[in-house]
Amino acid sequence: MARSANDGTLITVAPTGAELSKADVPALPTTLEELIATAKACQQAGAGMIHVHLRDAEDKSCLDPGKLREAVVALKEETDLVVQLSTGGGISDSFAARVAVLDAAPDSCSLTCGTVNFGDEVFANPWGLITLLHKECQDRGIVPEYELFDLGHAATLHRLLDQHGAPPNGRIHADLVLGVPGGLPGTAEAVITVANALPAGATWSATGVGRTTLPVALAALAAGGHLRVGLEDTVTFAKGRPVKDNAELVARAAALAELAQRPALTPEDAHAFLKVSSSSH
Ligand code: KMH
Ligand code: ZN
Repeated sequence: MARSANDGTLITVAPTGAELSKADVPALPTTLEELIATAKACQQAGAGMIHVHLRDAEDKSCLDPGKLREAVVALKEETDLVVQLSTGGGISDSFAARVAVLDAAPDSCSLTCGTVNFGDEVFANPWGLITLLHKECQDRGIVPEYELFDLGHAATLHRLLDQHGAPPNGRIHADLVLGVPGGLPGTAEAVITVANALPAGATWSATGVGRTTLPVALAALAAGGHLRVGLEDTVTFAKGRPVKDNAELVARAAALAELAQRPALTPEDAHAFLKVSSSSH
């Protein structure tokens, strides 16, 4: 029987990101083959959705439209996961390239609701870019996941929906990205504060960067939220012990969800939860 979001947990895996280098983190999947193998292992471990960043031959963020399309098609052929492409890309990716990500026709895309200091850099997300991505999602039927790094981003999400209407199918799903140097800290208090500031009816996941991954996950489960985990956000499994691979982070999240009596949603349930039409294969 299909499990609803009330009694299950959507687990999203963010396996690669744009910032870490393969040299520093050999377990990062940076080729299409590695991405597919990771996606399969993570589905097996309990993931329902994958948040994808591609890399080029130099290990840099890659927003090449052809390669993104190829990855979406391959992921949908080889797995049942909801496929979400990042429109955040890397810090230096252009706004035009970030919007063009949608040409690859993913099920979902990340859509960050404001600018944030990002370590020594600035992750720029001006209002014009936010509204353009939102309107493109509406036109193309792509389900956005609103990424919130700070409390003001929740206010911007309200403004966005008030001024430009609901996303496709009326599904408002946010992801709280906590613990980035420059954004909100990865604490239970921050999880609850942002969750309480969301628009009525919104669902949400949370991820805690670095050592905040566990407190954020536990707080999110306790508060009825969903989980995002992966090497994009966390490279240390426990003190002094690097993450072996993405699947072990998903397996740990699934075990926590099970313990909370909200087991991992299957990919099929994840599609229904996000109101994404089922995979084409
Ligand atoms: N790489 C970060 C600058 C997203 O995927 O939408 C942005 C990021 C957010 O990872
Ligand atoms: Zn990302």
